[in-house]
Amino acid sequence: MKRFIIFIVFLCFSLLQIATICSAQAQSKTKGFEYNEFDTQKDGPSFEFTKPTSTIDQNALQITPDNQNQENGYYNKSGRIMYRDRYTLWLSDRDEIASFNTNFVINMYRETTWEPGEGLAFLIAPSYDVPVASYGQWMGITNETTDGKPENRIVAIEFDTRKQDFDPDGNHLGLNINSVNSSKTVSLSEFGIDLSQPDRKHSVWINYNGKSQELEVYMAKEGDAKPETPFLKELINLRHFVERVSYFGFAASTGDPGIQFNCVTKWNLEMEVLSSEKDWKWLIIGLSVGVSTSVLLLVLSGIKVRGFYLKKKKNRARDEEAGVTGKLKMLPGMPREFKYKDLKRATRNFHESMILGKGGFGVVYRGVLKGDDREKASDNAVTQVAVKRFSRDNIDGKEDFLAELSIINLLRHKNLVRLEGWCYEKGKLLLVYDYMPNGSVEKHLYKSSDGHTLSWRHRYKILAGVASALHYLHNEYDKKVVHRDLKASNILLDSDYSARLGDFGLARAIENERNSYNELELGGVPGTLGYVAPECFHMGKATPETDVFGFGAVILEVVCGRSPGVKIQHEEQQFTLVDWVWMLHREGRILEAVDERLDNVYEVDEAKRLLLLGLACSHPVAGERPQTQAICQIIAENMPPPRVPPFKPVFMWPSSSTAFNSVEESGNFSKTWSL
Ligand SMILES: *[C@@H]1O[C@H](CO)[C@@H](O)[C@H](O)[C@H]1NC(C)=O
Ligand SMILES: *[C@@H]1O[C@H](CO)[C@@H](O)[C@H](O)[C@H]1NC(C)=O
Ligand SMILES: *[C@@H]1O[C@H](CO)[C@@H](O)[C@H](O)[C@H]1NC(C)=O
Ligand SMILES: *[C@@H]1O[C@H](CO)[C@@H](O)[C@H](O)[C@H]1NC(C)=O
Ligand SMILES: CC(=O)N[C@H]1CO[C@H](CO)[C@@H](O)[C@@H]1O
Repeated sequence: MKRFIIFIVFLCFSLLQIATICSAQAQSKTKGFEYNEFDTQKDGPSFEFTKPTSTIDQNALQITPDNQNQENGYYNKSGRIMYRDRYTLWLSDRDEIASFNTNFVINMYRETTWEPGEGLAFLIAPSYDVPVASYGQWMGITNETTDGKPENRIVAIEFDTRKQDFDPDGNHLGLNINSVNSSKTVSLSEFGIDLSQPDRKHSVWINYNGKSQELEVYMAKEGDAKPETPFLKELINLRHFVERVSYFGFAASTGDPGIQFNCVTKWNLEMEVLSSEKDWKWLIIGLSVGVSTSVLLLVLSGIKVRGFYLKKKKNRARDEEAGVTGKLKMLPGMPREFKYKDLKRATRNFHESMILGKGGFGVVYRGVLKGDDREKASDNAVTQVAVKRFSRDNIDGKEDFLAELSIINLLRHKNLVRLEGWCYEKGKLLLVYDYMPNGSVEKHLYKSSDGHTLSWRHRYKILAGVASALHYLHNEYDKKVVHRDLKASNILLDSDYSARLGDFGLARAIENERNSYNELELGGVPGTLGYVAPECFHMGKATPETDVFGFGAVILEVVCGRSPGVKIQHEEQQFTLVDWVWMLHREGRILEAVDERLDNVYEVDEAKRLLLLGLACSHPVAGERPQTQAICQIIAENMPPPRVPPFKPVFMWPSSSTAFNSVEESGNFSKTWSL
């Protein structure tokens, strides 16, 4: 009987939880931002700018220059400032379009002596690149060649201060679809608004209802309330005109003689997030979370009633933790949560002897989970896992953690190490991966305990696997993912010598470009340097091309059995691995680069193919490196090996006045940091 009551209580808790989770799901479906002013340092990274025309200055987005000194003044300029993250307007398998509301303040300031021109527009566009020669009447939206073409995939609301042949006047707003010739215009003078009155700011509200497909535009002088009725109202099915995933932002232009500032001083956007998960999935998540929480509640209420009387401080920390944990639980298909206590025990209190490796942002430990630590494992089973503990437990770390989690959570590939679960407790962030008992390629190349070295067959298979994983990361996932830290110690082996790419600690979707190589400098991961592309030191940014460079280093390392970070002494000269192989290639004896420990047991054609590919990937110019598609085909022998010039091309960086040939040859990496 007692059991039955417990069961009923349990059931009620579960249902309550399901209801809460489902309703939370139904409500919390918007995302967006709010800027009451703009700061170059703080907010700059969230936007894409047309350089050098568009900037943040005077706490505003300056879409065209606000400064006479800016490269020959105010005339004939066009630019765009777009929010860096794109938004999804509809899902491929659904009819529904996302609704959005946006509110911004524009300031089209001009001196009284200036003739006004040309205009500013709110833009939904597939790209942040401004078309060539889009100044003057084209408003940074189109140009003479592209205007009116459906391929533009642009919908805009223009605020036009200069009359063209097709305009009603020089003071109107308009709905622009792929063209500056508006499909609908509204003259603003009748509403008492004069856009180009010197020094007057205006608030704009744009509301789009994805269900009714109604687009409404409201305007008022800044400080005045939003009017009751819209200035412009139009039915528009955005699916017909813009990309499913689009950028939001602003475009503007000046002409000759018409000039003005085109700036935005405030901007907020609220966007509906369409749920990609079928409803039953939420039910399952709700159910599982509900069940586990109620179990927890039962245990708590039974055992630790006193535990609730905690100090306020602790409660706040817990609330914050609950916030993050809540977010994690919202992630679709999120793997299981581990208890800190269990992971601590599994790693023998994060003992040094359990360390598997150190990567960006943290240390990876081996963990041994015993029977009841894993719900599903049978009683006596022992499971090994790799536990990554983040080195930074502060706010930064939390963001890194969430970024890493949301990305790797979506990655599924046979050559990637699988994520098992996560833990966020007591301010500690932990990720749990599959344990790869056979260790890394680095270990197998250099530290094999039984004196055996990797056979040629295995080396080829490993490289093919890594290429395939890289191709997946770069192409098959809808947000491009760069690995950022490709190196032999990050390539793990499973029991049949298949490569598994691990440690996405530094993986970042390209779009949120928070990846800085300064972290390398600070965190000090010197072994990684041989794998880092020269342009990284200038851009401080990882791209698919820098990953390919890293892969080139891995190819050469695996074929030659030499670390890219170690110099090679050859006839009184010191070479980096790449330069050494390149020299042998030039002298027609590239096969001498193959690892001697193979005792000549390898395929000559395959070795040549890989070495040439390795050199091609190491090209100092990022744009000249092969892409992963070609790399996979070359490895699969569906494509001939790349042609490699006899001399390594010289690395040049356009923005750098310091002359040096390549990072490799400069010999002192710390010098290049300051460039
Ligand atoms: C602006 O462009 C127009 C035509 O494209 C040209 O005639 C004019 O000289 C340009 N003005 C300036 C200041 O560059
Ligand atoms: C219009 O823009 C496109 C893309 O930027 C460019 O290729 C084209 O040459 C431009 N047309 C003119 C007339 O400048
Ligand atoms: C502008 O578009 C209208 C139809 O929307 C068309 O009749 C007119 O010719 C166009 N004008 C120019 C200059 O392209
Ligand atoms: C490299 O450069 C740094 C900073 O300029 C300097 O402190 C260091 O001694 C240099 N190392 C070598 C090997 O030249
Ligand atoms: C590639 C490799 O080293 N494979 C080994 C992995 O570990 C298992 C068990 O220890 C061995 O049987 C494999 O040969």
